[in-house]
Amino acid sequence: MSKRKAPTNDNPNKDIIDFLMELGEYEKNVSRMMHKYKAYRKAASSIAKHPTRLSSGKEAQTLENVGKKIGKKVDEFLATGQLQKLEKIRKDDTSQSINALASVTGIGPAAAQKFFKDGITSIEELRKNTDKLNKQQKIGLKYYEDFKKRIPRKEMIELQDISFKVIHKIDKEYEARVCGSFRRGASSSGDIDILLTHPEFTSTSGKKSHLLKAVVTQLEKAKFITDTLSMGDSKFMGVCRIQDKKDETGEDYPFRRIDIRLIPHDQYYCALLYFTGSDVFNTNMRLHAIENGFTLNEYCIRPMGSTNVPGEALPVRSEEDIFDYLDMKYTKPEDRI
Ligand code: 8DG
Ligand code: CA
Ligand code: CA
Repeated sequence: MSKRKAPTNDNPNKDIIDFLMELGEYEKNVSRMMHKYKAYRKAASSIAKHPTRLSSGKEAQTLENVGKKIGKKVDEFLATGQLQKLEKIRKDDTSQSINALASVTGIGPAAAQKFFKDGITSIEELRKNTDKLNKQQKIGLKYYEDFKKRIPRKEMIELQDISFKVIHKIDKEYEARVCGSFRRGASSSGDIDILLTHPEFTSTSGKKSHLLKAVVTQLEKAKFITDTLSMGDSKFMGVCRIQDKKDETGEDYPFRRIDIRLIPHDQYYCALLYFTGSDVFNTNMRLHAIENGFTLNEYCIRPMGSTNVPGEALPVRSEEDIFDYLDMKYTKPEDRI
């Protein structure tokens, strides 16, 4: 799982978005209340779209996905510059420990709580107890400092160029695309998400795992991919780095998280839409689809029959087609916040 951050840089409500995201992390990692986590994320995302500084909780509540409770918190924050609830959480050692442990790639909320119960309460403690970590967690810990760093857009472009060159050298028929926050135009990204497709692989062709394997193998040979977190028929999760040069400050480049997904050619645009995100945008679009009698997922869009059974997948030749079916105005990737 990636560790999520609010999509903000110079947003007029950055401080409000930040405190909502911090409360969300607490609900996810410590209280294990996923619905509260999602509610905070949705509210934060909605506020992130608002172009001007909020002046009150009431004003916040006029926005989508912002209810009374969050409105109240916005009021408290605007009046006092802080939140009692958050101050308490920040002082609480248990919350701090669990949040820290859960910030390691490979350690989810459940594992974090388990480590905590076993007396491992910090990253340092983890480093002393590597025998208790699985393979993914060991990699997460090894690159802990690097994975916390955002990837500047300029480096994302370099990562893209290096990997695409290798991919197209294997076979010109591969189509590859960097999705996620990069495709949404973000000035920095948490990781690199590559969607890969090939005309040979369709939803009816059967598995074509060699298409993914060939790419990963060549990227390893090029010393681009350095570690594997997981490797399936259609999904690779791992680590990569720009190897043979130094960054602008003369340092080695950091190690970066990379995901590569092999998508059936006929399902490419639904996957492209899904993996471009944002995840809040996806959730809203899926809900819109349901309201309009469709089901939408990362594979296809299907009309719902009268008996609540989805029909055949509709033909999709572009992302625009999906918006058209749903009677939605096309939203450019940059605006999918
Ligand atoms: P970031 O890496 O810059 O932090 O942001 P991101 O690119 O938007 O997030 P990501 O975690 O790399 O996920 C890529 C896309 O996958 C995301 O934009 C939308 C889609 N996606 C969802 N739900 C989820 C989910 O629960 N986990 C992950 N990993 N991806 C999801 O819609
Ligand atoms: Ca990403
Ligand atoms: Ca990712």
